[in-house]
Amino acid sequence: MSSPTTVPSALALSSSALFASSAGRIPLFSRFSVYTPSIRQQRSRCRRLFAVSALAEPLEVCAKASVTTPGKLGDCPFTQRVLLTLEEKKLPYEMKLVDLRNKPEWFLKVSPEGKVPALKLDEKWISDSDVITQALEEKFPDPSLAVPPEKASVGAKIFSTFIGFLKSKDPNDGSEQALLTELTSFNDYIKDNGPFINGKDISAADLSLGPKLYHMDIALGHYKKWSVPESLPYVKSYMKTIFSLPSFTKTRAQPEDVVEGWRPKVEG
Ligand SMILES: N[C@@H](CCC(=O)N[C@@H](CS)C(=O)NCC(=O)O)C(=O)O
Repeated sequence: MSSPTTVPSALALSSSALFASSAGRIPLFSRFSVYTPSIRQQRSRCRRLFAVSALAEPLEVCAKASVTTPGKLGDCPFTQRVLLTLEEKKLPYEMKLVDLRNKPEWFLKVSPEGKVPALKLDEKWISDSDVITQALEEKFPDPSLAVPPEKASVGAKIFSTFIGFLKSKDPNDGSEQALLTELTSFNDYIKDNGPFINGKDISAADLSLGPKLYHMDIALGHYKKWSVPESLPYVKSYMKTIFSLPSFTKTRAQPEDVVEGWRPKVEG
């Protein structure tokens, strides 16, 4: 049985370091006034510190390994969604990179369907990015990434229409138009409600959609020489904002892995 490749995150800090870094996020003094957190802010910070410091070890997460560069993270948008959630919640984690072309026995034991992402929470392995991100939100509610149910599905058809267009061999089958229709409605939504899906703050909905837009951008750029048209400036600026978040640059796949990952769909 092969042992997993583990990659500790830079966030796998001791709890004292976590106290220091969390406290450091809010300046204690501003130029003119002394900062006094409200009771609600203090309670929320205490709850978060208690939950995070109760983590004896970094959270273990199974992630797709790169097919182009040994020891690097691969190109799974669902894995990136979970890593983004861990990063935005400032939770320490350790990645176990899994070669999905040759799944080791230990991995099939923790993820019987053989899929990443999988995360160990309270001594139990859980799979599926929907289930994992919901469980993280419940256990570590601060900072909140919760999104109202009516906004959770904004942009949800972009990924499937992107795949339809990517696989299409007939330029007149309407698949490009189907994607443009979804992107246009997302453009209008962000124009009226942005800059993020839930308004001014990032939420779980952005962490789900961001990696999918990244795949769309790279795969359609490579295989179709296509990019989001200038007529959709809010989609373009949304992508730029998400792709440049520190949490995103730290957890994104290498473009060459994204290209290789989609090759079977394009050529198949
Ligand atoms: N619905 C799942 C989808 C997970 C999924 O499809 N993961 C892919 C990698 S991106 C996988 O593990 N595929 C198994 C394989 O390639 O054998 C989720 O949201 O986590």
